[in-house]
Amino acid sequence: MPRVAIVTGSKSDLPALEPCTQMLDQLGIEHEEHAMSAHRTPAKVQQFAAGAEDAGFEVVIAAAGMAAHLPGVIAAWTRLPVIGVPIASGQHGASGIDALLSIAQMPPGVPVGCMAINGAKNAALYAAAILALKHEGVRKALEKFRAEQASG
Ligand code: RP5
Repeated sequence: MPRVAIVTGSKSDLPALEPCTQMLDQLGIEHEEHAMSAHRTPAKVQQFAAGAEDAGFEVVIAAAGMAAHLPGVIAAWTRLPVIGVPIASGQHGASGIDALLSIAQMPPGVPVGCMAINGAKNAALYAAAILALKHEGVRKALEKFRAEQASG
């Protein structure tokens, strides 16, 4: 069973990730949620990201708001594909544009996939597309989802 790590910069981001967890559940993809901050708990992020592959994760979805360095920092510590989700964060954020640019504008050398602002559902589908290259069950689940979506 493939496993996806969903890492958020704060527990306050968790509601925005519900479309992601729902979509992964629908596709039968195991996932784990972890909250940690690139700024407030950098050592925890390093430890988690450096051990993510050995822990059995195949894809990391990293979501954060404001100056969202979390996906990039995780990508710096692992070779796993990292999918970033910019979050439009509460009263302090700039409608998610801040996080979008922080995630999309990675300097060359350490890439991060970047979804739309609050693009949690697509993060799950993108993770599924990566896993489908290797896992037959995920490929079938994704094909079923796409066929149902196309039939309206
Ligand atoms: C970011 O700061 C988090 O990802 C969150 O979107 C934002 C605000 O965090 P809290 O102050 O709600 O913990 O690091």
